[in-house]
Amino acid sequence: MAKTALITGIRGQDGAYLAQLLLDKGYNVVGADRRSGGANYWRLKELGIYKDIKLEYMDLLELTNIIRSIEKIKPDEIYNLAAQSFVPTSFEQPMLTSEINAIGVLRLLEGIRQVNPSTKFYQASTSELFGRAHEIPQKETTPFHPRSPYGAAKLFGHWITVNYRESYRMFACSGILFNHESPLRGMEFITRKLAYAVASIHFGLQDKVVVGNLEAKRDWGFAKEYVEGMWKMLQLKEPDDFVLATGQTHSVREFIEAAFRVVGVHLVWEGSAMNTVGRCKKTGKTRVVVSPDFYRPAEVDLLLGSPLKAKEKLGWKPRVGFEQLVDMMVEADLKRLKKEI
Ligand code: NAP
Ligand code: F7E
Repeated sequence: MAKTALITGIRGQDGAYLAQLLLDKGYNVVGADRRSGGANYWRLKELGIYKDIKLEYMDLLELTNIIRSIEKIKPDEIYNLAAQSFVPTSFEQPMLTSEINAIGVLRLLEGIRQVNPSTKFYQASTSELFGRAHEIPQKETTPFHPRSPYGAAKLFGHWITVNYRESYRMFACSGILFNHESPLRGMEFITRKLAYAVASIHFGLQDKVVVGNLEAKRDWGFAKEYVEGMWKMLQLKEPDDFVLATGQTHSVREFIEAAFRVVGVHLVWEGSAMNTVGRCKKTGKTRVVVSPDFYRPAEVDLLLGSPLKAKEKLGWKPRVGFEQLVDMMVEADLKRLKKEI
């Protein structure tokens, strides 16, 4: 009999790719969808799977609806991908972020414990747990030191998942995923912001892009590959926690340079820190401006993950490299904009 998976955060980047993967594997996929006026299913539509998914209203802020949903859907596996996932917003709305990213996880675990404790559970943990990183590369045993309300709330989500596994023998796994991107990434994140800006500049729709800290380094992978790792965790004999990462790190500056190269623009930099600008080498036009508006109260300077355990125990490894990822994202936005203009 086909398995049933319940995915929270179905309208997000990872929710869409995971739904596609599970449908391909023959699962019945139910998406937990929070009620919102302007609900937008563009990712599911772009992947051509919108009609194949059942949607169920379920908000992580409300325990009773979680219990009712689990009773009704009877999922074999629950993937908790829902979150307030944008780090800067977590500084503005730290309590709401914690209600969703911390207590929301507990509500789900309690719902599972009350309705059917044999339901398998995946928690979307994050490299933001490492924050001011205590070692390089970061692995499952690296101490945590979150640098934002987002990271601190996710830290609770991570440990409460471990705690329910140890206390109630629940099959609960936590995936500590480093940044993963794609053409389906939200516009507020730096990679998609840049891909879209480069495409817009290319078509003459905007002059320049305004960004924050150029020196922050991230381990950027391709989201579609990362959801395979989530699924693999829930197929193990024993539940465990895993880092998913590429093992490579690049600065925001390097991402910007690579994104402009896709449209044949080579940048030269002038100034330093918040006074930096990036100009087109050929035309001298200013294409990148740094503004303090995009700096954070506390920054995560360097993330670089070790996917060794995932490679050995899950047989998971990333295939898409940095340049290929940047290329894929810029090309996708060039294609989208070309259709619109
Ligand atoms: P995303 O695109 O921001 O999607 C998050 C989804 O959560 C959105 O669809 C959002 O719904 C939903 N959501 C927010 N609050 C909710 C609530 N109270 N109840 C129910 N749903 C709610 O995030 P993503 O990039 O796919 O990431 C998936 C998960 O992995 C998140 O938990 C994120 O924190 C974590 N993570 C992401 C990365 C990464 O690099 N992408 C790395 C590590 C961990 P709306 O559509 O209504 O806003
Ligand atoms: O920032 C710097 C910024 O917002 C990356 C989420 O999926 O991954 C994501 O969190 C870096 C930071 O992602 C701009 O200061 C410079 O150092 O793309 P981001 P993030 O904060 O790393 C983790 C793993 C998650 O779990 C999160 O859910 O880029 N940066 N200039 C900028 N960032 C943004 N957004 N915009 C700028 O203009």
